[in-house]
Amino acid sequence: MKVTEVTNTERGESIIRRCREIAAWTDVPGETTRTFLSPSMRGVHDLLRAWMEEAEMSVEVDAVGNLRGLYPALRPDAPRLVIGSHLDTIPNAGAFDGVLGVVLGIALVEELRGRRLPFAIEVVGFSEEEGVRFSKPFLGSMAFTGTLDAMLLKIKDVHDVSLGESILSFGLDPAELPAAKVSPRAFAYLEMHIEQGPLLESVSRPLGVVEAIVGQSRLFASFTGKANHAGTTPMRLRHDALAAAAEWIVAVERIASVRDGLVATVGNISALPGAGNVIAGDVAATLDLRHADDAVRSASLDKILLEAQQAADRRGVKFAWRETMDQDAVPMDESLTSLLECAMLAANVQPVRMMSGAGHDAMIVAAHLPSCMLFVRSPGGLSHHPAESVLAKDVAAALTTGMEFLKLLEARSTSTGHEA
Ligand code: HGY
Ligand code: MN
Ligand code: MN
Repeated sequence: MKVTEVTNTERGESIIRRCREIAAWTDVPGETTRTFLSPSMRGVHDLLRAWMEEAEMSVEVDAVGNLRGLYPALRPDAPRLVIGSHLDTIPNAGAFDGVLGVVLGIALVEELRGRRLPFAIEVVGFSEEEGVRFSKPFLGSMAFTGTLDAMLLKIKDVHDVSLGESILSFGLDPAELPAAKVSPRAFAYLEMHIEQGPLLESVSRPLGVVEAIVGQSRLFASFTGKANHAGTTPMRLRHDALAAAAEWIVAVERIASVRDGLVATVGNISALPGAGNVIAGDVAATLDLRHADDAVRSASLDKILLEAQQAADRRGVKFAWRETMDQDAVPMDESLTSLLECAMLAANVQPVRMMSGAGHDAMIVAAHLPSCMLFVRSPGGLSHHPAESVLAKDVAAALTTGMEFLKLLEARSTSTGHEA
């Protein structure tokens, strides 16, 4: 095997080791669960800060808990490339969703070995992308783009702690949120992320470039019927909230299954009072609906809501819902995406263009900065699962592609003499 290949794969393995070291920081022993500004996030910040400072980066934590490492350019007022992803996880997560993009950003800076570029590099570890703690995703990237509405500081988690209080108890100051906004000298955003799906494996490719991130609708649904005795209440007299929800969930699956590219998921359901011998009176459920075409997503949502209402009406049950996200599909910047493809070719990787079914911080950042995404193959297409993995050779390919991307940006800034 060529020396560079061994070195590259070893480099890939060292990046994987770092991701697994970060995965050990968890709120729940025995699994990887790290929610917004939880105590385990401090350990992650300390690890990343050490690696960043060793790579000659200055490090700070902003008012929403984003970790921000800055590698200076040749000139103090130089433009700035932002490389980022998220540090929070879903419950019982794998080791690579989000974290890989931050560790790869630091690895790129390490590869420069102190050489300064015509642009600075800011590596950002966003504090909240999954939306687990406050049922509100993208809090980190929203603060980073200056779009975190102060009203959101009042939203509460399941322990009745507000977002503002959680920031204060982490030792940060919500009043400083405006200072979290990205520098006006930022000119581009790169997010490297695991694909979290089966496509790259199905075409035997290590990397892909994202053309667009699909749109998402997320909501809470509630079915309110009448709790009653399971043994004495005849079927015709019931107002069974769980039966209404069950019929609706099957309808959700049916509607999504017949439309290309549409995915719909009821990922969480709770039924009260929750005893086996009591007809459920109150059910709360979540809906996650996604499609690349916003009109299709909107029409499908209308159908799904109508099904819920009809399932409820048939049982004398009340149906209500509360939207928590209505995010349009977000195209990536075409010129950066083409540059990323050239970088892949320079790294001897055949580019694959694809959609992202998963949401990413890039969908928030892209409204403020030209953005691009590089996907790394997910073996088994598995993610949002503890067995989520990556291959060392694919991580090495992403690092090499990232280095080629920096070279192309450097050449572009030198030839045009202005922002990279
Ligand atoms: O849910 C998503 O699409 C992302 O993984 N947070
Ligand atoms: Mn995720
Ligand atoms: Mn992610």
